[in-house]
Amino acid sequence: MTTPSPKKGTDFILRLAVTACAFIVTSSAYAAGLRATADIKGCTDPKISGTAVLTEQESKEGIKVVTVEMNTQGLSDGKHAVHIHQTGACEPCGAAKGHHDPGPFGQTRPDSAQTQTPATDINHPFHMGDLVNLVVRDGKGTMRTTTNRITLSSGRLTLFDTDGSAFIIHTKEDTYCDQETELRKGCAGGARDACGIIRLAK
Ligand SMILES: [Cu+2]
Repeated sequence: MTTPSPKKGTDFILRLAVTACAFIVTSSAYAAGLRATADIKGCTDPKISGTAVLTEQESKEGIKVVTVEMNTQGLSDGKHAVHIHQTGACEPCGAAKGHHDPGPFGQTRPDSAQTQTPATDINHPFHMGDLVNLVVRDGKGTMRTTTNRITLSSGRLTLFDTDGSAFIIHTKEDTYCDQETELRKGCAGGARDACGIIRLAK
């Protein structure tokens, strides 16, 4: 039977400390990811308000993913479409323009202009800024989703291009209209209830 020498014991403690430090460094590297926020305000109804927090993290493979968390008050109960629109402007809400979609297709229109089926001029729900519905119960809305279609850091999918980006919350739910027969006007949520300019957190 052998008992560990004092030196071996010290080595072990040292190794434990190094491992713990490595863990803390890895964790804080993730925690130090870029953040952005948005103040949500009603387009016409001042009782609508809310906040959104966006956090970018990088996987071990270098894929950037952004988690979006949104909380609102004052919207009608039910589901409301939420998208990131292409311009960081909310006055009026139409100033946020179409859906954030810096890809090669150039069709940011949120829904079909015509009743023509199948519609031929839209990418919805496959714009880079197309998110998931916000669910409102008793006036309180919540939404949380993670996407690799956008970045907060610079690059082709960044939200912080020269004119920025904004959230739009719509009056109705996004039916996602991903079948050609569902591509019709209003399938992406219709009118605009609320807007929030996305700003990089310092
Ligand atoms: Cu929209």
